[in-house]
Amino acid sequence: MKFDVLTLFPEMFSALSESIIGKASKTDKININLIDIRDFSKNKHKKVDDYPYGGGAGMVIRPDVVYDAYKSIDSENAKVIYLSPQGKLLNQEKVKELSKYNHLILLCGHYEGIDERVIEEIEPEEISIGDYVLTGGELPAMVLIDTVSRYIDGVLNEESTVEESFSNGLLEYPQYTRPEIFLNREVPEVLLSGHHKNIENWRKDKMIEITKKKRPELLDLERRNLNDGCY
Ligand code: 4GX
Repeated sequence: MKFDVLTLFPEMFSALSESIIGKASKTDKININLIDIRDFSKNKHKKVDDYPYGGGAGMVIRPDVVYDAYKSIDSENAKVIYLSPQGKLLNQEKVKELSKYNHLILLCGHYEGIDERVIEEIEPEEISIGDYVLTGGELPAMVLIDTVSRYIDGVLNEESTVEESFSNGLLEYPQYTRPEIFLNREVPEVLLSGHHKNIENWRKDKMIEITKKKRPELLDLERRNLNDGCY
């Protein structure tokens, strides 16, 4: 999977050099290419933003610099995404869908956003990572890269492939490791039993119990999906 990221703050993406995503980059399972929008400014001070027509607070990113930055990418067969609070909410189903592309182009806005005319020209799909306001699209782009990369072959080790929370619409069962007793709390006995069928059943029960307790609305969603939207 190739990710081209159009951003004014490429240094923020150094977070993706760590851990599993860092390893996936080093081993070429994924390729994250950062394009600094500022490099396409024709202004002698490398200015990329200006005051909004009609007045109001903040600055707007100029359409011409974004367009030139976008045109520098070979976008054939690529899916273009604009991270914006106005987009459809990202969920695991959308993540899976995006992981089927070979090439994603991620456009990160900042300040009050990007001039509407270049958005109309590029026609990206708008995606939001949640109903709250961030200072820019960089963290959302990183969330998207992280979540999508988990579905790319070889990124996760085979034990922890993507058969977990949300894949079945349920939350995960609790995990335990050594020590066997911590602050007087014991590891559930069944997990020490070596009885694989009992362990599997215990974990399934826990998934339903925990989902009921912490996110009951997920059970309703699951019921709707199973019944094709009919009750
Ligand atoms: N999920 N933000 C983008 C700049 C902006 C403003 C208007 C487009 C239109 C966000 C989110 C988010 C803050 C990133 C505003 N871009 N993006 N930025 N939540 O809050 O994706």
